[in-house]
Amino acid sequence: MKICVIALIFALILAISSASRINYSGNLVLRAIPETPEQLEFLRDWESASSIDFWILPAAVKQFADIRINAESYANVTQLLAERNISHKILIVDLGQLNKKEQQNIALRRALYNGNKAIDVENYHTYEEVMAYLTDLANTNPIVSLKTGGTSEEGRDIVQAIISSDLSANKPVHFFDCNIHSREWITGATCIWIIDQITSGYGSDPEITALVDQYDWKFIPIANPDGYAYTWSTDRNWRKTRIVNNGSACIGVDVNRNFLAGFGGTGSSGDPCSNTFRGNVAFSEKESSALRDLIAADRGRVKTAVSMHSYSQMFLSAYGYTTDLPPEYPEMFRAMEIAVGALTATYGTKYTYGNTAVTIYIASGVTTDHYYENEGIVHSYTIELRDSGTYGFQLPPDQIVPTAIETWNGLKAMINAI
Ligand code: 0X9
Ligand code: ZN
Repeated sequence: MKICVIALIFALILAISSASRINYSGNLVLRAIPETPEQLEFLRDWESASSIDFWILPAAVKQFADIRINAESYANVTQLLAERNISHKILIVDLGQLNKKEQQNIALRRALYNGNKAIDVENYHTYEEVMAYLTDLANTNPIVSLKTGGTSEEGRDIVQAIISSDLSANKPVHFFDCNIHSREWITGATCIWIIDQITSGYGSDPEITALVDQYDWKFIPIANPDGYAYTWSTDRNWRKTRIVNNGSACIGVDVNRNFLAGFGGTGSSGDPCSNTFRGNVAFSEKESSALRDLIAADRGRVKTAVSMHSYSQMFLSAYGYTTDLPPEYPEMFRAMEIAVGALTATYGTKYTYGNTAVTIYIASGVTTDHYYENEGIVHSYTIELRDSGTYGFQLPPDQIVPTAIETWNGLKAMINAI
């Protein structure tokens, strides 16, 4: 009874606070498959020159691209695809329903949570809640400290959680950025779960204790705070930052196109309305500059750098901006093979892996190329977490733990092998 009342109160609070949120009722996600280079080119140009919302960007011939559209444009879009003989199927019938279900699931879990931590690490949380959790952790756990890498465009702190049993020892570092793309909620949730796993296991779990004794662990759970706050307050589907672009009515820069590694090249857009808008110059954005400075502060010590993204279940290495393979590619491939092996062995979740530009698509100005090329970090990877399209970015909270466990297993296996 008590739980019902609490759940009802939470549902009410959510209903009131979600009054200003964009209603995606009737929106669909289509999965289109280009079969020829011309069809692929058409999809790419369309993405780059418009505000059309690709959930999975057009990658290669015979690889699917997922496109979110509203009900009104369904006829036009399918006609456009049909004119070019691009086949498609409907992946998600009603995004509004999925959004609603997500809010209900979150509210229900909140009502049921009776743990003693500032947040339930098995649920999704707002920026403020995540910051409260990190602050509490730093205040109560001697191996945790926080570092602010700068502030976002709207003035939110870009916070790095540092787990170290001896900061003065300058140990090798494992570096993680999460939620660069604000709608990819599972990425921040996975990083928070791993932070929780490490901090609560230190001193009792021998494997964790050894990993902390050997390395420093650094996580930026919400690398794009403004975008993230906006996904909670207004638009669940927001990907970019929230900067006002001069001379355009369109908002935001794709942080993962604003780095100085092949900046401006293929797979990034010069159009502020595009979801892959790169900004005017590399590091024009406070969010990308903060990541640049945070990773540079540990120059020479970073052993692995991982950018967490979703969705599509992929493990990707540099380069992203060119199909050329780096000289260390055999070693990178070996590391990815071990990581994916251990990840898949956990629950059978299938991952593809390999060099970014070949496995997924050419993307320029991305984090991991910067980490590799300018910071000299060989083991620099992008992971595209669950799922493969059933829920897309709205991965239900009951998948946070399995996603985090399998990812953590993959990472530990990789770290032990390099
Ligand atoms: O396009 C992106 O930025 C990433 N995919 S996502 O669907 N999460 O947006 C992939 C980036 C590829 N990574 C590298 N090129 N390193
Ligand atoms: Zn992403």
